[in-house]
Amino acid sequence: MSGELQQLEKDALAELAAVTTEEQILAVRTKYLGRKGLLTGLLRNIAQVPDAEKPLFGKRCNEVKNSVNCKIEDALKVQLTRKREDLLLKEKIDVTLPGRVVKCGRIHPVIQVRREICAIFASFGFSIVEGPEVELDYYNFEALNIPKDHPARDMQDTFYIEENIVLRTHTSPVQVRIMEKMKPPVRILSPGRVYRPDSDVSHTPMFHQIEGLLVEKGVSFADLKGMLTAFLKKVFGRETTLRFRPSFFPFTEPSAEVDIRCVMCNGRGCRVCGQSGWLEILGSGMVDPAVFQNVGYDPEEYTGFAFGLGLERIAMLKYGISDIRLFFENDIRFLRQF
Ligand code: 2NL
Repeated sequence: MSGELQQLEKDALAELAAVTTEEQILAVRTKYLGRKGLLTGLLRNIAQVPDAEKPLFGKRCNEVKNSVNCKIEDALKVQLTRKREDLLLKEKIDVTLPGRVVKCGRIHPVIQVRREICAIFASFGFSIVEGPEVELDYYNFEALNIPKDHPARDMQDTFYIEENIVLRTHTSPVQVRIMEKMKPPVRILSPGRVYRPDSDVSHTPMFHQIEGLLVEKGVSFADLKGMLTAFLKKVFGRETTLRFRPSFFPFTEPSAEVDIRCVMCNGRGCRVCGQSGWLEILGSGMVDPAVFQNVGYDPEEYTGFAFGLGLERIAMLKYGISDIRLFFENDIRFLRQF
């Protein structure tokens, strides 16, 4: 019996030394130490051992069991360590490699200019308002004192949806809608997309406009000049020279266009300013009493001024861009520069 025990221990250790995987190690354990294993089998035959040898045999059995068990635990530990090392090797990350560059969008130059102008007028106490791009003829033309036979109402100059519905040609209708709903004082700025059937280096069928409107008691042309001067010096710089030039719009009287000294040639005359030395920046004027009457304001009680400007034009002058269509090609190489 004790010879068999010795042989069993030798066999078990030899088998253990030959296996590598966790599964194989566990199989060895089952084979020798399991409930139906070889060592258990030997123990069951203890009856055949002479009484005098029984305690020693029992002790030897336990020793073999412990020794085999220890070797199995060791083998499992080695196996676990190897598995972890394999995993670490497989998941190795070189933290010194350069990272992947995350592509990041930019704010479109036209929208940058829009935000800048909105922020300036917000600081002057204006609220930013928006309205529909598909507009009734009444709000786009009639309420603004633009008569039925005015050339702006031509099929050539306006996109018609139906006889009385147009794509707005300016953002003034937004301001007319506000005046219908609110009593003065009013200080509003209406940025947005507008539409006119035009297309060349300086015109696109859709472009962006900002209009401003201020209505209060006792507002004068001097207030218009003061506020627009402050605004333009903030956009184009303290040293900007401007001039107010008489003009005409159906919805303002008197009307003035505002020019700045050409930013390209500083007034010497160049291609950008058409040799005049001046750049037209915005249109403005005192709100025509007829417009006030249309929205239910008493022109004897209130006066106001309004102005409008094209955002693409401002962005072109600010950034020295010569073709307006570049804004709408969405070429990332162009857009990345601003
Ligand atoms: C231009 C000229 C202008 C206005 C827009 C306006 C709006 C109301 C009443 C009166 Cl509700 N006027 N807007 C006034 C003068 C000029 O725009 O050249 N825009 C690009």
